[in-house]
Amino acid sequence: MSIISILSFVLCSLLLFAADGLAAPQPKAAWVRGARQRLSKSAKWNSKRQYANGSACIETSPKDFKAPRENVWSGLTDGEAASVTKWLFHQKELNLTRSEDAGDWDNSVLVVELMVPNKTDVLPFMEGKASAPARYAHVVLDLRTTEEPTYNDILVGPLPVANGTTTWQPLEYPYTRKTGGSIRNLDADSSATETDWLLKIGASVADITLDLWGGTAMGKDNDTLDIWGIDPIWQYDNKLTRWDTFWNYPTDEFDAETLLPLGLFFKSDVTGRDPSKWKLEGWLYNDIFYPTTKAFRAAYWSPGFVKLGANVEGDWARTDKMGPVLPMDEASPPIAIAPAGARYSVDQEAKYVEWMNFSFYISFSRDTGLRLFDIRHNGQRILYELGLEEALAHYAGNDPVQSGTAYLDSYYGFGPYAFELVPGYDCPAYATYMNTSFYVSETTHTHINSVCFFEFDADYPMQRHSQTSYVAVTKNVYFTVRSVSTVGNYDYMFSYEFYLDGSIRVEVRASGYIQSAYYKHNEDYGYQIHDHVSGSMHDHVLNYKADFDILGCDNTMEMTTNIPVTENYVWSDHPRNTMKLQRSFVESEDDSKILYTDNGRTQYRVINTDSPNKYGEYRGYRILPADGTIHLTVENSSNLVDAANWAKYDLMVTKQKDTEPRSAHPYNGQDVYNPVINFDKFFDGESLMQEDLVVWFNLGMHHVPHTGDLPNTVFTTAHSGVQFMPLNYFDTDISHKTVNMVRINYDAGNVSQVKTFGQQQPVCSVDLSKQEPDLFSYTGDVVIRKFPYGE
Ligand SMILES: *[C@@H]1O[C@H](CO)[C@@H](O)[C@H](O)[C@H]1NC(C)=O
Ligand SMILES: *[C@@H]1O[C@H](CO)[C@@H](O)[C@H](O)[C@H]1NC(C)=O
Ligand SMILES: *[C@@H]1O[C@H](CO)[C@@H](O)[C@H](O)[C@H]1NC(C)=O
Ligand SMILES: *[C@@H]1O[C@H](CO)[C@@H](O)[C@H](O)[C@H]1NC(C)=O
Ligand SMILES: *[C@@H]1O[C@H](CO)[C@@H](O)[C@H](O)[C@H]1NC(C)=O
Ligand SMILES: *[C@@H]1O[C@H](CO)[C@@H](O)[C@H](O)[C@H]1NC(C)=O
Ligand SMILES: *[C@@H]1O[C@H](CO)[C@@H](O)[C@H](O)[C@H]1NC(C)=O
Ligand SMILES: *[C@@H]1O[C@H](CO)[C@@H](O)[C@H](O)[C@H]1NC(C)=O
Ligand SMILES: *[C@@H]1O[C@H](CO)[C@@H](O)[C@H](O)[C@H]1NC(C)=O
Ligand SMILES: [Cu+2]
Repeated sequence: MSIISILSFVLCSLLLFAADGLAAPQPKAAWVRGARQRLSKSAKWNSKRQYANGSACIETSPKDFKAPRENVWSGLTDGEAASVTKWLFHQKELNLTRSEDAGDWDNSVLVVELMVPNKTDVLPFMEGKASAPARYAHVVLDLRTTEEPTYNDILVGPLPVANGTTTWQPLEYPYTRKTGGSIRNLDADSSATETDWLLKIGASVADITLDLWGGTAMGKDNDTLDIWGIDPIWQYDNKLTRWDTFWNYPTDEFDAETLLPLGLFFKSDVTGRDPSKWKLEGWLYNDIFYPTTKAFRAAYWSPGFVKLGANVEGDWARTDKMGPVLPMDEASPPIAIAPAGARYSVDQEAKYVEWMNFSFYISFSRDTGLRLFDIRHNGQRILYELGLEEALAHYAGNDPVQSGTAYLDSYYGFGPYAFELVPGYDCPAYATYMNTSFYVSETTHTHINSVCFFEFDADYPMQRHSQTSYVAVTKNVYFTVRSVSTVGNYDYMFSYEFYLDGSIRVEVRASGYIQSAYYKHNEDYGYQIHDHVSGSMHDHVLNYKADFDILGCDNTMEMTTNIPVTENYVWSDHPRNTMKLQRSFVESEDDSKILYTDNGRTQYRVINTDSPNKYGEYRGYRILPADGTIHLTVENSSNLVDAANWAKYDLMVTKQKDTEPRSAHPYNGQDVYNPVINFDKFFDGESLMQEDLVVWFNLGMHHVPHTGDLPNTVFTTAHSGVQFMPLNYFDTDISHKTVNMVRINYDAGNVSQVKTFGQQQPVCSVDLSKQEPDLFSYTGDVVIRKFPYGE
């Protein structure tokens, strides 16, 4: 057990005797100004430090405290989910089969979760003018007993379940497509697709796969190959078409399959539910198309057939530490500690958090994971809702599988894949953790410690200024809420950060295994990054919803653009080439699909024109793209058609409507020509002047994987973020409220005064053994992964 002691008297003596050794900064003499004299003579120094008293630093979680209101977004209780599920099984007309007994031709329940209440009903509750809105469950049924299987969104309630009052009804109001909450299900036969189709085709070419790669994909225990392909499947010409390809299985536990494509592709017509009627429509190898297996086999066994190499797992695909030890790397790196314990409060039951006069409620859903509601500062709401809507990964390639891939990841869901965070790695060891729960097969699964909260001292100060007589510096301590969802090969890290200046940052980072391509003929679609691997180019576009409420619900989007001008002034003999500001409003939904201006010249700001500040300027929050935001490169995507129209722009503004709560539906990929939610339909010309606005913005990256993405993409370079910054919202920079700042007054190298504003210096000891979490207690989880289908 190692003990580190933070001894205040060391700091103290350092300050008292600073004259002997403290090197003061030496700014340029030209900066000396009159104000320096006045400041240095100020009598209002607070040089008395306050110290915590005790030997051991606080290691407890935040103190018990209660949310001001019930969290109406926090999800169903276990009891509610259980009672709804039980009730559903009593509804004879639904003809449900228990998930564990259900096959491809049975009805089952996929999701039971809270139906997020209408904002219209929540606002009066928050204002204390009404009771909490009635609770309903959102249920997704998988109806597969017919030739035309569907997914069905239904609403069950009101809760609690009671005979007589509880009913179910088709859910339609949140969708642009009015088909009674019913959407065709293209996955109903996923197990048949695997066993009766893909593996049979694999078996039909076993002679070739054995010769090429020494393995088979035919449903045998000793198979070393896997088969999977495009997503979503092609839906044109009144048929369903898929392209699949072969992948090598990794030879050990590392999840490297997506790095091991083998370059042989086949096309199938899988229209209808009867695999015996499906048709193989051809093979593609080395950019040569063979219309039948017979033609492919004949060519393969002919003299002169060109055989390409295989991708095989090796250390290059494994994430363990490799190679010689870096200089001094075995010594402990710096670690962060929180000697005063949590300086924030968490109501675990209500899922409510307060930090430095920010507050918000947490919600968590199957489709999109972590979401924040009612984000306030000083009790004043800034955002009603903030969260992910959808994440797209759109690939391209000369081969049909990369070309045909455009993952819409809410289909898989971010909730079920938000695993336990690793303390000391994903979040600091001292972070506070929260559990998340979701419905699977008539049970509630809990991922413990899958959301974390922590404060962190940034590696740069919030503010500083130095002069020949003083230096003033403010620490940049911020607060983070984080979760990580591993959707198939990729790990998305979602962070919401709160800063003392009143700004809020939304950040997403990506790590994990890339989905690679077979290198041959893909030179225009990626870099060759290993023997036979292309880092398949793709765009990540992540859509977020930000429902701003700036000083009330009536808001306007203002644009302030720096424009170059040639201007005449009364004081100038010649026209002057210069620049000025051009201000305008986004007046209606006709002009509210926004592409960021070149050179970042425009400030986009949500304001309230009814509440100007004392100078007549509108108070508001600016949406500041901070960290490489993008929109989709592909125009009118053949894969997506109308399923992800939100990906076309950077920023989109609509009037808030209870009927438009989400920009995407997890099953939009099931019917790309007529998706459940076609985001374009939100835009119907309505006025956006002093209305309740919703801003839909995209984060993302153009990802062209390179050798540095092997074995895994790194969070350091794969990231995107936006900041919401108060702009004329407060009368000054509010971060100077913090005591965690210092002003050092000095004269020619002699420090006369140090002002620390009542900071508490820790005098406690930190037990480092407690800082090293017990990683053997990690619970993790095993769920069905995105790859391979139907494993
Ligand atoms: C804590 O404070 C009390 C009085 O304020 C003092 O008597 C005691 O010595 C202090 N303990 C330590 C460990 O500093
Ligand atoms: C109920 O579902 C079963 C399969 O689980 C099916 O065989 C049967 O036809 C269905 N009944 C009705 C009335 O649809
Ligand atoms: C509702 O009625 C059914 C059938 O009579 C019964 O099995 C069930 O337990 C009842 N549920 C509740 C919540 O009372
Ligand atoms: C798998 O096992 C079968 C016998 O069950 C054998 O015939 C076949 O060659 C094996 N395949 C491979 C790839 O080793
Ligand atoms: C914190 O917020 C409350 C209102 O909720 C306000 O009265 C108080 O002045 C704020 N504190 C600071 C330090 O700004
Ligand atoms: C998280 O779940 C675990 C396991 O059910 C439970 O022991 C723990 O108390 C939960 N944590 C919180 C903060 O509710
Ligand atoms: C999108 O592409 C399809 C197929 O190429 C074409 O029919 C359609 O007109 C295009 N739509 C737009 C808006 O360009
Ligand atoms: C939410 O609002 C929509 C549109 O007004 C309405 O159709 C729907 O019934 C409301 N939902 C609930 C649960 O009250
Ligand atoms: C700084 O302090 C030293 C030591 O007390 C003293 O000799 C020197 O004169 C001081 N310099 C000034 C500019 O006050
Ligand atoms: Cu990527």
